[in-house]
Amino acid sequence: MDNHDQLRSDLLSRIADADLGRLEELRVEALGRKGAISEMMRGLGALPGDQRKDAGQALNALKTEIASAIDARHAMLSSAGLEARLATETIDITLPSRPHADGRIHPISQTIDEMVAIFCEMGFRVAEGPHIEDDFHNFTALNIPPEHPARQDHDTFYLTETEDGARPVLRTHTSPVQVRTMQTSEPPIRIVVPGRTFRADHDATHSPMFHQIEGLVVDENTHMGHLKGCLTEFWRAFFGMDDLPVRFRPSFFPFTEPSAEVDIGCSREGGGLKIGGSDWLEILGCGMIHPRVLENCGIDSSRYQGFAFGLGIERAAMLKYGIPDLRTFYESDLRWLKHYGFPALAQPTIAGGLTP
Ligand code: 2U9
Repeated sequence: MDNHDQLRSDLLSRIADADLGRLEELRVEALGRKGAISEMMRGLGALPGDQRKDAGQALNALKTEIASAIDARHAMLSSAGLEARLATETIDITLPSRPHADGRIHPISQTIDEMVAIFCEMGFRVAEGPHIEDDFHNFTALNIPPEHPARQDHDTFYLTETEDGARPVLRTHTSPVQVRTMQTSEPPIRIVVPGRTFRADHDATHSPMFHQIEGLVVDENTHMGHLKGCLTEFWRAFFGMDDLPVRFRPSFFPFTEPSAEVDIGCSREGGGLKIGGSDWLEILGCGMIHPRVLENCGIDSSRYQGFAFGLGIERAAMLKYGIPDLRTFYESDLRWLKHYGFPALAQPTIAGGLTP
């Protein structure tokens, strides 16, 4: 056996026995600048010209073979290490939490979960989308063209202009998600879109970031009766009152025609506010999707109609759970969360009556 073969078999057998630490030492020892193979490379200059080329090729092949053997052993040891770790780190997720779960679900998350549970039971699915939007999806597609007064109403947060002159915005409602859904899918469409929205408005009853849930139905033969039935049932399920009065008043939004605002029955006796009663409380906006909005989103308005609605999550949560101050939602006060939050493991379902 010559030097070359001797070195090869020696390295391969040491690689086969090496652990991860030893493997790195071997890599340096064999392939490093001062390693055995580099050393032999340097010796090539002393060989006669006709032998130098063959010996050089053989050394290069050896170098490649040793590098591959080290890589293969490294991969094998890493995956074996991972397997061993996974085997010792398994957890039984069916075990009860011990001694009890301390964390609380934030009332915003709870309210979204409850609303989604009701709408999903009706056949809606949940859609989501980006917080940073372009002008088309946030405004133009929704029949709010440049210079439309509704743009001022939205108190938009504009971001820095991009190179092509576009001005991205923080979405002022979740409606761009409905636009994107219509652009990319075929009716029938039944979606609800919960999520964060942003408006430059900050006082006792407005926060620059707040949550909305909006809904959209597009199908053949969808009419105002479907809208009324869907939203009446929704509020009755949400507040757990089968006889909750719900009324629809004509209104105006650029994206719906006709449009309506929805009031639910309430009582203001004794200075407080109680859900249910003969007084009225405005709670939601809705309407039949404007044909121009359908067309802007690539939907044939001569074949399809639909309805849409939008409501503020914080407001609904305050009413249902008696939370008096909007600002407390975002203060991350653990005492507040302990009081108004929900048990981490309670799943909101309609069968469970939603409230744990
Ligand atoms: C598309 C078409 C129509 C969504 C709608 C409202 C009416 C509405 C407000 C309620 C309280 C927002 O949080 S709030 O300030 N929303 O009154 N939203 S109809 O209409 C759409 C949406 C998307 C493509």
